[in-house]
Amino acid sequence: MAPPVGKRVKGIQIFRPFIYGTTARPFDDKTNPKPAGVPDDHTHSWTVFVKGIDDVDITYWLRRVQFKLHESIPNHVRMIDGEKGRSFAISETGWGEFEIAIKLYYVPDSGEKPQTLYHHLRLHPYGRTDEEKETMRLNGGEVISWTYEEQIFNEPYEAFYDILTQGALPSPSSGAAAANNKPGSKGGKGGGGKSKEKDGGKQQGGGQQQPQRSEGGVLERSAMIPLTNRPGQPFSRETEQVEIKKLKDALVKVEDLMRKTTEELTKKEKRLKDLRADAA
Ligand code: SLL
Repeated sequence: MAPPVGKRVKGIQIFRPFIYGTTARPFDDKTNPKPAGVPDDHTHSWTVFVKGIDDVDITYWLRRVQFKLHESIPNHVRMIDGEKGRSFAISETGWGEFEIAIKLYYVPDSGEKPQTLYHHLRLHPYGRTDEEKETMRLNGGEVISWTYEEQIFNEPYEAFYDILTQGALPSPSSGAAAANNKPGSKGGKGGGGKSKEKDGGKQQGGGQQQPQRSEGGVLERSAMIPLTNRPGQPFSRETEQVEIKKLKDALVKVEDLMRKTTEELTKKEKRLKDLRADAA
């Protein structure tokens, strides 16, 4: 593919959050009956997907996704083309876990080469710790293995920059300008303007879009993530704070352990010295 013509927007880095992963559910007569024609040895139904945070559309930067499943599965390489309103997802049934290669193809204007992610299809929940057991209970039989990721576009081509930022124009109340770009980026073409941009004056390709919020409050074509969790939407600032707290608590424990170990070491060194002195 020919690289896009035009200049890159210097000093700008744009990121877009997304989620990929699998959701699996064991067959059982009541809540997940096995459909007719599914082989006897299949124990689970599962789905692998790539999607926007809060289910916002991501097809303006992600053009298609190739899922490479285990070779035991008929037609194991599947390509899903992006279409607004349709998710990048494959649903299957099976009996075993394996690694899925997820190849992301970007829109032509991006000039980006495809990139591959790897995800382990999980059918069996861990349930090792109390926390994991609680997660299992909350998920009500579903085995959820999802990853939050951020796609970074470094110095995007100008046309692509416009595509990325269209529709996520800052409105006085939204704060989208701040959320849109990484710190240090300048509010240049397409991103920083206000009323002028609304006229579509600088935008390419017409079709000016109004900013739209997803159900969870995230602005389309932005880098926002929700403030709080909702069912089925675990990635939020709230989750981030919980994770940060866990890390801080763990750090305190490690430091405590280090202090104790150092004390013991000092004691032992002293004892060794005393013994040596006695022996001499
Ligand atoms: C394992 N290394 O041994 C893995 C392989 C393969 C899973 C797991 C087949 C589904 C189908 C299926 O579930 N394969 O026949 O359509 O655990």
